[in-house]
Amino acid sequence: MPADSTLIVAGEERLEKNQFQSLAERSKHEDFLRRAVDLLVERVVFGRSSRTSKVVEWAVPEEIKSAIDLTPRDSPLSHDELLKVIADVARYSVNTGHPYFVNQLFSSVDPYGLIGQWLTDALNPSVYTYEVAPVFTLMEEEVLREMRSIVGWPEGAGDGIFCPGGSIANGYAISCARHYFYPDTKSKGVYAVPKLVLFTSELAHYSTKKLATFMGIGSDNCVMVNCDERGKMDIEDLELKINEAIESGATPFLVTATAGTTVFGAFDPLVAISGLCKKYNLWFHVDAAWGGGALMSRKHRHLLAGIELADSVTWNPHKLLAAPQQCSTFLMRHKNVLKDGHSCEAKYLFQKDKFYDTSYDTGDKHIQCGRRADVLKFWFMWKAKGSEGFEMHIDKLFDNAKYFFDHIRQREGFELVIDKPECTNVLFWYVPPCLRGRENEPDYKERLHKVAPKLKERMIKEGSMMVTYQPQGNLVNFFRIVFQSSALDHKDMVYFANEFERLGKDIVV
Ligand code: ABU
Repeated sequence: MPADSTLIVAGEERLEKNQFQSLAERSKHEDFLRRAVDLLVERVVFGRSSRTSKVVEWAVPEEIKSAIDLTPRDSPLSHDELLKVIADVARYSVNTGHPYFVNQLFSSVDPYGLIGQWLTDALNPSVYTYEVAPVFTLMEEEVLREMRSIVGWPEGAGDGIFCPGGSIANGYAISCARHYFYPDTKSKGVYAVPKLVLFTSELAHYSTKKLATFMGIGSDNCVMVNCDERGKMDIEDLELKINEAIESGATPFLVTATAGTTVFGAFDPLVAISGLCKKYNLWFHVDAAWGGGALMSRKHRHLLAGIELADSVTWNPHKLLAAPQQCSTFLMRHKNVLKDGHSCEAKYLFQKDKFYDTSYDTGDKHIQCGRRADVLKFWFMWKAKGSEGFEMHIDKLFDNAKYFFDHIRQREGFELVIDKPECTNVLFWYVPPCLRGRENEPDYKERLHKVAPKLKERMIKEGSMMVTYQPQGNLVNFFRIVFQSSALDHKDMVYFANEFERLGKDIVV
């Protein structure tokens, strides 16, 4: 392969001069691309998503280092060697498209989403100006408008952006809320504001605390509100803590509620929280990164009742709606806060004297400059399935989760963490025979705590499924299984339970 392996090797003029060389280059690259795409389709997309393949080919770092030459080298590899590299990278990567990868809040591979992702990469846009990304600029605005309408805000209201992940979207909520109440912070920084305090629940995603730290508000000023036994924010504790903050001389400005908490899948009481936000004049943000997809279902959208009262919302289509990573949105009911709060008006990029309507140069409302077009894969999926397809997908996920919950509720060896899950998270302990009937013994919890890591090790080494576990508060390690692949069915639910039994029944702790 030549040193210059750029795909488009020549324009028309050079083509005349170097016609034969250029055509040969093109045919070599075309051949490589076709072989690579075939490999991806056969071996990565379909080969790895069958139930009989492994979810993960576990290898210690030394094994991976010896299987794949990770060091960049001076001399180029041949196309055959590169194809082998592709196969090796795939082999040792976790097979997140596998039906039994239920470890995180994303999974599965959607064919339309995948093609949308590949089209994005083939076009390689950066969405900051209309002139560089005309279709994506319009597509983003249209998809975000439709999402705002699904949230329930009035037509024509609001704004929104695609973000690199839900954490950043939650950070935008902090930034917009602060700018809304204290626009001077844009130029004067944190010195222009009183000591600000924000509130979120103890079971909310850690990003709110992390981004409060990043933005100079300080992690101590991100106050954690207690949750009830189902994992929902305790509204009385929220009001108590707002008043404590005011009495201490601080200024509350934001509440981040959660619609679908990361571990429990709980939906905070949005209407009641909105009431307190109105009473104390606080920005009301809803982190619906996980649960937002339920808005697409007439059967399940009641879980988010009150979301239309929010000032802003985080909603990640790469989670419940199974768009490819990454696809995160920050939506808001206010029109100009994003731009007013973040614009920098760089003249080299956002020239005001362009020949077209520069209000379409939407990039300056982001904190990023260069930005992937994460909209395309989601838009393409939406075109392929319609809103009806998304609704069927969501309904199936909830049906599977309920089936799994009901199945393990009556099965020996499984103990549920919460009685009535709200989202598609099901939380449970697997209790091996050595611990059954010993619930009242003083060291029961300590011993139960050791089961999940042992069982997880077995499942990863066998590669038969991937389910995460964690402790939470005073709860010892428990499993969280999450469903967001509608390729799963009730038989798969029984498979998971059987697999826990098979892998765990002889664990001794
Ligand atoms: N955005 C965080 C999701 C992490 C998880 O999969 O649990």
